[in-house]
Amino acid sequence: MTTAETTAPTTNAKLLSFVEESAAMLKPDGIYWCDGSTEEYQVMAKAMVDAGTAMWLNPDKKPNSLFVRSDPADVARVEDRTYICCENEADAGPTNNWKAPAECKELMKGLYDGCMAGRTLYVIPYSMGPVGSPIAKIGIILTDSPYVVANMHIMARVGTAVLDVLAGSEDFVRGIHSVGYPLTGPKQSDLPWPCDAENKYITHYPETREIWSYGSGYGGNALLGKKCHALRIASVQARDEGWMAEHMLILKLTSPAGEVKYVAAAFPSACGKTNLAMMNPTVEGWKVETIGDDIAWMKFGDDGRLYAINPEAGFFGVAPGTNYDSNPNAMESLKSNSVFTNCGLTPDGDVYWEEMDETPESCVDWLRRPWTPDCDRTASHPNARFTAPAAQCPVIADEWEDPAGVPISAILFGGRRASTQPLVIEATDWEHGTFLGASMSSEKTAAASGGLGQLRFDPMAMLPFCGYHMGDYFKHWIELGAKGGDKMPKIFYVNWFRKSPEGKWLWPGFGENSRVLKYVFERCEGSADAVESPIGLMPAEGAIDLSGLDVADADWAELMKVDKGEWLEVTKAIEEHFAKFGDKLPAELSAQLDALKGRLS
Ligand code: OXD
Ligand code: MN
Repeated sequence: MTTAETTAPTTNAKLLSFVEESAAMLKPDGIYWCDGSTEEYQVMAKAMVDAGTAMWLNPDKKPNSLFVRSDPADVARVEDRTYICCENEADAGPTNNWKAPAECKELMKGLYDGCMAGRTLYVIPYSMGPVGSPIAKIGIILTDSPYVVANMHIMARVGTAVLDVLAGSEDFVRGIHSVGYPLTGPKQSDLPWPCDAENKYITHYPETREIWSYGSGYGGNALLGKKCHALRIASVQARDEGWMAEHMLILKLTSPAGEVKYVAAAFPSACGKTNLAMMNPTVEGWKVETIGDDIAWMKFGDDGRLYAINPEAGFFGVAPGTNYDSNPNAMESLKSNSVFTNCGLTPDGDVYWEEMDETPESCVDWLRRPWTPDCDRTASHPNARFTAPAAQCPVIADEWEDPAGVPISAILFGGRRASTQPLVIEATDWEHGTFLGASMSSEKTAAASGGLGQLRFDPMAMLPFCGYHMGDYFKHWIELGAKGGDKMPKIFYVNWFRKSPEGKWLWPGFGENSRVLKYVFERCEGSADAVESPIGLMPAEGAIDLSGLDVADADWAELMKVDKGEWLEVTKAIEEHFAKFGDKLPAELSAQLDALKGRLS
């Protein structure tokens, strides 16, 4: 098999015309239809190795695994270049960049015209969710990047089987992606990581279910099934069809008595979703297994409860900080058949990143420079990633691909907050929980470019991923709560990142977070007590199992402290944040804010 032109393995007229019309604009040298086979993966790998994009890692260290370094100007999602292009600007809302669809398409057509010259156009049919499942959604990506094809093989279900399910239907998301580096004119020779750093555009057309991306080959900018489809487009579909597309991990929690509950959790990018989703609990007898680590699609089941599926098939995890202490199951998942992007390379052909278990005496850093532990820079980029098949996770739950999904008992919100926010609080009801999610804030991480460490409101961890007006999104939450009534999950807000005034971490995090999960489980089954506080229900004394944990009383008090003065300041910030949504802010949320102010004063 080569990447030369292949004939279309479909007679779907809508799909064929999408490919033909796009190809007429993109002008590739050939069109290749991806079949999703392992042989095809090898062909993509060879194309990347031949182009200098990738190299194979030492097969004794990481079998069948690729090592990739991107252009330093293309290392993260670019939120300022991401657009929601709906007909009415008001429908995109204040948190999205907006362009009129026709105008944006004109701009994109200018960039797309001939942009695949000298390259192959790969047609990737993919399914978000198990192929053929009633809850799965199909998409087609046209891309000129073998890196995207290889990553999509891991992150989604790709290939001919998807076309068989699609058959003649026109119900598919149409995605176009180009790195924006045609091999014509002065750019006759390729680069290891071609991109058009100055002209990145990640554009979405929710009304027509289209995604057009240009100029970046990295992560969520380019693997269109993930953020673009499964969150931005899917959130609009979910609104229209009465379900939820959320930036949430899904985990399965089993008690020592063998009782099972499923928990979903929304944290902003790079705040530990992958770690929580596959943690090894320290609490005796409890078990955590993984359903998903980043995205949850939740629909009402016949019994009126919310059922969640993970639409993805792999993990695109943040590498630095991942090690056998913080996340042994991620380390096991990425031992083979994985792609590593922007990590360091050790002399024996393995990967290295910051806080890995063993630090090599030297390596080559992600910018191809010699690196030693005493040099004053990191070996990996802070947003270096591993792409690993979910099926390789030692604690993947048996039901992770169940098309019916799993019933969710609790939803956790959380962010990175060095102060103010206690370890765990619980919403008094769904509306209060929606308020907690809508007023969620976190310190910015390296997953998106710019503003590291700045505090920003990131409602439901969806700020960069909601494909429509966030005021309407909050309303959708409230409406679903009214529909689900007392069958809706309980909502909690957690913070693993609180520090003392001297800057010391107050909570050990990682596996110890199982103590909070246990409490959440027990609240759901009604066996743990909580007490009222102005900001929500807090664990009663002794309700969180701290046995065997060395947390000083003073630290615990600081960790759980609710400082009314600080919270009054928070209410002012929430008021400003809510003001952005104008008359689209649901009255229920302003009422929640007023009630909070009342409880604090
Ligand atoms: C991700 C992100 O890659 O949220 O999951 O940035
Ligand atoms: Mn994410």
